[in-house]
Amino acid sequence: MKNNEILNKRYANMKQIALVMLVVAGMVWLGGSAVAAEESEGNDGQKASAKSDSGEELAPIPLELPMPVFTGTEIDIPTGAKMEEPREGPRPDFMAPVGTENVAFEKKVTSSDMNPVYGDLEQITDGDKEAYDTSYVELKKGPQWVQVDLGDNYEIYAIVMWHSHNVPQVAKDVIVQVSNDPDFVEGVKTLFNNDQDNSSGLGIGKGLGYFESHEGKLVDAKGVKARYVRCWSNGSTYTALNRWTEIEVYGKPVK
Ligand SMILES: [Ca+2]
Repeated sequence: MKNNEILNKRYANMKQIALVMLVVAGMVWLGGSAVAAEESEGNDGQKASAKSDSGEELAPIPLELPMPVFTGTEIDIPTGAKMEEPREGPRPDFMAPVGTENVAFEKKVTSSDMNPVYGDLEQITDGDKEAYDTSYVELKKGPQWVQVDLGDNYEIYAIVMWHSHNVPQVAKDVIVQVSNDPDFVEGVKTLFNNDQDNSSGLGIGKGLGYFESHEGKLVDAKGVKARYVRCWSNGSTYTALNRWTEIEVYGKPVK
């Protein structure tokens, strides 16, 4: 009898596993169909024929988002910080010249903290943007930067960053700079800065604070030309350490 009970239990477990696999397979199938539908819509719709002011043909950047793991933003915001208005619905497609792609994938990453407290710097450009505990790198406290060497000069249209989106939080002093100087001494352009009280010492930024989410933060780079992208942070409302999950740089080679 005992053996039968064990067998019955095993059979029940196998049925549960099979059910989960079916549901997952269904989700993948449904997801695939939705993407196919969107693409065919894009081919016939207005998006495919969008043009920039200079007449260049535009298309949505091929940005794929990780899975969300929470909804809502029920946390205290940093004292006195000016925050973005919450947006309803997903972020609209970001349009850029046709052929724009993520040119940061698997590119070399350096940092002000070359010995992370947790994880490896190469995880910042490995394509894993998920909210798992194994998906982020953790750098020491205080203002710290991570830098991606694109390996060549690119026209950059958007930079998308995920610090950490496993729990609701606001990253502090988010600053995004580009340069052709790997030491960021000369020719530095600041594309985004929400250090509203200059606590990181790079100047007061007019950028707004924002809640980390699976959508990441998209910075419009307006076609700036550069080889190096440097992103600063100074802890978050969740931890004094600096967490990084992924940086994507959407660009095209300079003609
Ligand atoms: Ca990653």
